[in-house]
Parts: sequence; C-alpha cells; structure tokens
Amino acid sequence: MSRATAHAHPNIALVKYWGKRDLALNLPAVPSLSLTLARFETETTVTWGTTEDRFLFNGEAADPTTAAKIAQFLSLVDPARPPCNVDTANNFPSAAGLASSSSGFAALALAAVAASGQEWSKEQLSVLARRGSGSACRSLWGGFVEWKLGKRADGADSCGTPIAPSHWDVRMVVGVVSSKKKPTPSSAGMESTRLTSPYFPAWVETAAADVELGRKAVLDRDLAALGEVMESSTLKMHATMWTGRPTLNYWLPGTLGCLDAVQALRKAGIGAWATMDAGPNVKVLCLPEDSERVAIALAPWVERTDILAPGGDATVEQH
Ligand code: 2P0
Repeated sequence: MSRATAHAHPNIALVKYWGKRDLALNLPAVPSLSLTLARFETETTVTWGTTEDRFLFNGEAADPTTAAKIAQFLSLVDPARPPCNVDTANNFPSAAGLASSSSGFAALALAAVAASGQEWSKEQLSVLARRGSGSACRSLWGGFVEWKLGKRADGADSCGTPIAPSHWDVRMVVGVVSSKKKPTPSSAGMESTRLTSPYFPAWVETAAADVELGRKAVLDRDLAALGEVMESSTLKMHATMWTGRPTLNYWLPGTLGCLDAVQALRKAGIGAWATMDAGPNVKVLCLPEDSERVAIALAPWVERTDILAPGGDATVEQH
C-alpha cells in the first residue's frame, strides 16, 4: 500500500475551451489560455492498494456517476491497478462555474501516479488530467498556461504548457452570483452546441487568433489587450451556446448586473474586464490596486466576492 497527497488550484480560461473534436479522448476543438488562481484549491489523497475502491468527495461517498468516472480514470494510470481509496476536498464551491473539475482532475492525476509508484513527466500528467476533464490539463502549472490543440490522433500533444516564466501580478475578482450546482454539465453542453449552433464553425475558426492575441498580451503585460480578447472570447462562446438547439443559457440576472457594473467601471477609467464560464458567476480581471473597487461594484449582484492572485504549480508528496 502506498499513499500520495496532491494540491492543485483551479484555473479560469482567459481564451475559452468549448467543444471537443474527440469525445473519448477529451480532445478540444479549440486551443485555450488560462490563469491559475491562488488560495482556492483541491486536496486529494490517493491510497494505492487497498481492499476495495472507496471514493470520498468533500467528506462524503462520491455519487455513482462521479465514482465511476474516478474508477475509470485510475485505470488509465494502470489498467491492472489494485483497489484504491481517494479522498478529495475543495475549499471553494464545487460545480458552480468555478472550475472545480480543473483542480480536481489535476490533483487526482498527480496523486494517483505518485501513489502508484510511477514517475511521469508533467506533460504526461497534463495529458492524463485532460482525460478526466479538459480544463484540468491547464492546472498542473501556475500562472498563465496555454492548452495546445495538438495534432496527434492519440492526443499525446494536446496538453498544457506554461507561457510566462514568472507571474504577472494581476487579480481575478470572483463574484459568486449563485453557488448552486449548474443545470447542464459542460460536456453535454459542449456537444449540443457543437452539433447544433450555426455559429460553432466561426467559433472554431477564430480561436487560434484569440490565443495568439492573449499570449502576446500576457508576454507584453498589456492588461487592456488581454481583457479585450478575454471578453470577446467569452461572449463568442456564450453566443454559440445560446444559438444551439435547444438553447443553452448559464447566465442569471445577476450576471448581467455584474457585466453592467464592469462596463461602468471602465467608463470611469478603471481597467476591469469580465469573463463567465459554464455558470452564472462573473470573474473580473484587473490590477491589484483596483481589485477592492471591483469587488465593491459587484457586491449588489453577488452572494460573495473573492479577490484571487495568480496561483502556483500543482504539487504532490508521497507519505
Ligand atoms: C474553459 N470551460 O476553458 C471552459 C470555458 C467552461 C467554459 O473547460 O467536458 O470541466 O470535462 O472537458 O473542462 C469547463 O469544462 O469540461 C470548461 P470537460 P470542463 O475553462
């Protein structure tokens, strides 16, 4: 029996991932770019070689769907694996568009491979994390990370890669409009959008150029350029969701309230740009000195705000 514990932070996409070109391997239709966040994290302990599979999620037995997904994921680490225990917990709301699956599968990949006694490169771990959840491949690294589209049919080159050696000290102000579980899981929403939105081809066509703009903005530390491409990618993604059949809308009235507040801040000369994922919550990119003011502007529309700095790499220790 051997045991390892991993810690990973969630990431928020600045240029978004939405749509898959291969469902089984979880290969994306578009490249993407993200920021890993500090403070919010998943802690996962894997015990390799127990008497039966037992999976705990935030202290309770995982539901059957999650348990099946974890069991399958562990078998990717070793198809002849022994029974395992997994104990995973988040210090932030799960399944509310706050990217809990990104830190979840990054931590599970790291802990499972270490507990199994194997040594994999970070790229291999990122490819594994991607199989659990696409966005998880970006959470192996801190700061700004690109998820390459890749060319290979087996997906071995579709993984995260850090794009800036040192962090640029920006802030994400996370406004929790609702912490309820989202009604449509991302995978189902992506597939229905891909199959039915007439805007999906345009979404795919413009994604690489958006990642280019985003990468350049990060390297130049140009917040306005990064904020503009982030908002544009966000609105294009939601436009493809809305125009699918059936339509898919993750926003709530509070989401629009936050967007209005961000536009008012910009009119007042504050550099603030908004992004939303598969949920109603709004994350606002800004500089550290503006973050309190952004949080105050969001307050009428949200349950809570968190001001988050860029986070570091995922880590693991064997014990
Ligand atoms: C992203 N999202 O780039 C996009 C933007 C939500 C909107 O990745 O199906 O949990 O497991 O690959 O990664 C959320 O979806 O989806 C997501 P799967 P994932 O962050």
